[in-house]
Amino acid sequence: MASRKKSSSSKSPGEAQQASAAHSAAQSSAHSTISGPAQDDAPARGADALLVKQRGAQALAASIPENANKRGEYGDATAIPPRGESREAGSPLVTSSTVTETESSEKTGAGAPPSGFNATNGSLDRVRVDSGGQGITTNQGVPVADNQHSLKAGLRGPALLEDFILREKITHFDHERIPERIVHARGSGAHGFFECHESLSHVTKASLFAEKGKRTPVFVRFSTVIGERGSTDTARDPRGFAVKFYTDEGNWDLVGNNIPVFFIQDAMKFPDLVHAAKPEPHFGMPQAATAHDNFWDFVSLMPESTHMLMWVMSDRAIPRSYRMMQGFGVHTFRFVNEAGESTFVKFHWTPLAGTHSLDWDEAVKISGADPDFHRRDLWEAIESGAFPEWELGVQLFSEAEAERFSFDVLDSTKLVPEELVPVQPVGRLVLNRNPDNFFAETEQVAFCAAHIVPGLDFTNDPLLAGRIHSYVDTQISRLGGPNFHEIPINAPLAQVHNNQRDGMHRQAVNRGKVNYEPNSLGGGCPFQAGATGFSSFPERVTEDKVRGKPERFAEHFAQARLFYDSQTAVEKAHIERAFRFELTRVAVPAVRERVVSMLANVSKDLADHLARDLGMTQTPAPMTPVSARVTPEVTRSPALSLMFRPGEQGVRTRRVAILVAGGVDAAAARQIHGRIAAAGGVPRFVGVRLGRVGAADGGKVLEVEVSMEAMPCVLFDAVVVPHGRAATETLGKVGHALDFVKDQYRHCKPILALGSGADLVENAGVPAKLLNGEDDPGLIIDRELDDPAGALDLFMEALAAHRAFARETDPPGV
Ligand code: HDE
Repeated sequence: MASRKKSSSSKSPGEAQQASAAHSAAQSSAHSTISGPAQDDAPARGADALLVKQRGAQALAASIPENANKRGEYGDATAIPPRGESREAGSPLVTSSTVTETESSEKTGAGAPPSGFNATNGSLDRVRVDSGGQGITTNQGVPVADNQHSLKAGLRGPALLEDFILREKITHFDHERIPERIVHARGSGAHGFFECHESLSHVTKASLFAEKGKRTPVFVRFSTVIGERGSTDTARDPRGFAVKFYTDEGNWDLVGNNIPVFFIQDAMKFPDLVHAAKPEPHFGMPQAATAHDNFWDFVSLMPESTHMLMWVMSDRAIPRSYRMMQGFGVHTFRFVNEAGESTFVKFHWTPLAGTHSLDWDEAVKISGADPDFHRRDLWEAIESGAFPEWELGVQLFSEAEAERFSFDVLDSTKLVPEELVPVQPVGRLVLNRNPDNFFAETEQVAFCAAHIVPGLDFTNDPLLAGRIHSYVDTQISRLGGPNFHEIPINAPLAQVHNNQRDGMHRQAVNRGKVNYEPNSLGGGCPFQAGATGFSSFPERVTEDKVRGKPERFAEHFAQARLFYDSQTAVEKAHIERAFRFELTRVAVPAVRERVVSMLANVSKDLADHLARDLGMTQTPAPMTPVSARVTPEVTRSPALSLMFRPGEQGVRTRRVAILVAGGVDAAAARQIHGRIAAAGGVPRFVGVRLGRVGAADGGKVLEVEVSMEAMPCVLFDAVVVPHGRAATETLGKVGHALDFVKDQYRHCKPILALGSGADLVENAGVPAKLLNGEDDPGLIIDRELDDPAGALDLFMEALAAHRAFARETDPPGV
């Protein structure tokens, strides 16, 4: 009121008339036409402000007399979309929703936000919560006096319906869960950054590859595929490797796996594949396992899955750690440069820690001992500062080159051998920060194969096409509506401005009355970016509308053979055992036979061995291939072996158990502990029970850090049995200790025994030599204590080599 009085007194009579017209216009929502230039609008309020707003709107609309870009929407002109027309509004009032926005309060804030600013984007700091020094409140911010009791009529009386505090708390609790992901439900995530090695501007205009050293924040989620959210980490399964790059031109999600190929060629079959792989629907079993009839029935009727099956039955599907697996974009994508030229690209992540896996027997036992094995490993590595790192590599090739390959690069069951197109390193990924909150970040993160940025584009891979649709669609039910992009972990750092509005859980409070484009009343904003925005690569398409697959997709076995033939003998043996295990669990003999007949197209040996071990009277005849044999460009690719990438040859983050009991040579045990820790390993004194154990010769007592019961051997990469006669005797009577050593041996892990410690190893049934009489490189025994320091050196080497597969037999002798 006061302001209206003041302003009307400072106006000429004519202006005052206009102001009052504007006022009544605002009240009646009538559209009065007021002409003339916008006035100096400095802190205008009330009727003055209305006047400024209306004049400004008129001026803006008049400054865009027609849609000059309209012509560009037709014919050849569409090749280069124009930037949308926009005008400065002159005053924030002109584009405001309301002239009262300068009436400030603690809640509304004061005035207009900075021009063109969306506060729902940006760093997570704006939503991180710390309750230090704070009392409990309700969700409405009301302080809660008593968080122990419900409201009752008398101490022994009935609880009262009016207890809004109890009801709010319980109601929120009742709704704490959201639907789990239909696949990849179980996962673990971390923050980090991607750093570009060199500018890739010759092939892509993607801003994250623009210059050497440029860093882009990322959030990465690793996952298993088939198991439910609470299932075990060490199930045999492909692993998801999904990276969200928060680039300065929007979010790019590279939603890949740790295996470079996939089971099927067309998205149409994905629901069938997942139904077949998930627990059988009549009784909901087995959990997180493909070792059942339905899976093998389906895949053996889909011979294109053979290549992927070879990978999934290999040790790739039981990684030692998320930190020790490769990642792949799987599909062929496009890079597009400023000139609009496209290059095909395949993405590879290579871990600096090397590629290492578990032993199957070990993986099964870890499932019981620590179902969170991979989640814990990732968390602990990051928390301890051993930041996991990968190199991003790209395979680049032209469409013309791709045409000449014996396989189709649009077929996701095929890879491009590195011998054909080398992998060029282009950057590194470092995970250096654990999430604050598992649900808010790792669970709510929404990856989407359709999230790409300028400089990238899709190809016509028919599997990719289905994915482009699927991910947004699934988030709408999983995260409860179309605004999941506003959930802080999903919100881009890049500003978001468009005319999408409303929907469940909307966060942004969009200012202004314009929610359409083109417009003149919002000064044309937000306007289309034109040539600098994302535009699809103009691939020529002149085909009939059909359902089907190209002829080159019909060849199913050449790359399965390439993979199998490129494996070391150890890896081949593991693949065979995995098939044997899975097929033994298949109840229907005809399904087993069909699988073996399919594998007979990959390797006669493999099929013969499986037929023998599955009790078949003879090896089934090879399944009739759908296409003639092709002549592959490459028949051996060492890069496909896990052994090809040992990675850093150190003991960093490797877990070592030092078995102790009363009478142990504590000084030596401490020295070993110190040496391993100094090298970045994680040593633990493991005993029968927690507490102190007396040292031999009255030395300083040792504190047991963990018991064998709580942390059995499968949770360690290696074991040390120090000297100490009384200790060895005690441990020799404990089944857990004998199992500890025995399983370490069975799983081919390094063992160091010093002095009397050798007795424990012997009593566990561990042979002193390999079957062929040679020394076991992973078994280091210094019974006479001739050179314990030298023995420790050898042990550290064996630890760095991860496993001594030379001792492996099938079935295991120990
Ligand atoms: Fe996925 N996939 N997928 N997928 N996928 C999902 O999206 C889908 C495929 C992959 O950590 C879902 O948010 C279809 C290949 C990863 O959150 C869903 C097809 C590859 C993740 C979906 C495929 C992947 C998913 C389930 C065949 C490797 C977890 C929940 C056309 C390149 C991402 C969700 C995370 C998740 C659909 C095939 C990788 C349903 C339709 C091939 C790593 O949208």
